[in-house]
Amino acid sequence: KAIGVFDSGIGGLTVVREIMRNIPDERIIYFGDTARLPYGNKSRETIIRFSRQILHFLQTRDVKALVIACNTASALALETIQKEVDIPIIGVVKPGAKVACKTTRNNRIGVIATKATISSGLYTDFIHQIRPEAEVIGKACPLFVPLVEEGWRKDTVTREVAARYLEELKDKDIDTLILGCTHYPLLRSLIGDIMGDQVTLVNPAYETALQLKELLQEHGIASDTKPQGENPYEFYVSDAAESFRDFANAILPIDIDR
Ligand code: DGN
Repeated sequence: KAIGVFDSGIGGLTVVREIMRNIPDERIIYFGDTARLPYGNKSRETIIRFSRQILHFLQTRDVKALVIACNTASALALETIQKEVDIPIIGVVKPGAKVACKTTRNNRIGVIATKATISSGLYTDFIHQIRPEAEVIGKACPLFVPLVEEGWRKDTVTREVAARYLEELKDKDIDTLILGCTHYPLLRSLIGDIMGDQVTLVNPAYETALQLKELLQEHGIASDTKPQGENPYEFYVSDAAESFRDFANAILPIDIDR
């Protein structure tokens, strides 16, 4: 059986990439909701409805666990849909928050994400469960997603936009910054340059892959051999398969040719 992974579109491939690297024995079935993205500005009800539909689709493919790779859907839908199924579900928000709490020394943590994730307050809630004394400073950076999707990861325009968004956080004396949206790890070096060496960047995609590994072991459903035979990775999208494939081939360690 495979791990089901879903996202609002292509960004969740940053989570797939970490699962491939860190748990290579697992099969993956990915669903990217490219017809209905972005999720970042939609209501909770809508995001729960979309997430439920995708979960039902992935269940027809007989998945043994589900990863909600989208920060927005993790923040708004995970709790509700977890109650409706009996497979383990993991999102990206909790693992990111957990590691940020371990990383910070001065208890000042920044979070950058979509508007929906920031206003859900969920990163702050999880951080406060572990470190009630922490100060969490959130900042929505909605232009990052379209810039990454345009392929402008290293462009001067993106650098300027990032400098403008992050200016405010630079004055807040944070020592840890959570990259709380699927696309942001792809801007890691640019964000790191702007924030400087004294700020540690947390990539929830990486932390999620590590916690998924533990979760599979705890439930006794981890695979212990490399998947044999046909392609162990399957990808589905609700629209625009061509551009999805180009993006996937640019960031994944494998090529998708169909
Ligand atoms: N995948 C979304 C997230 O991580 O919040 C970003 C893309 C979007 O739907 N706006």
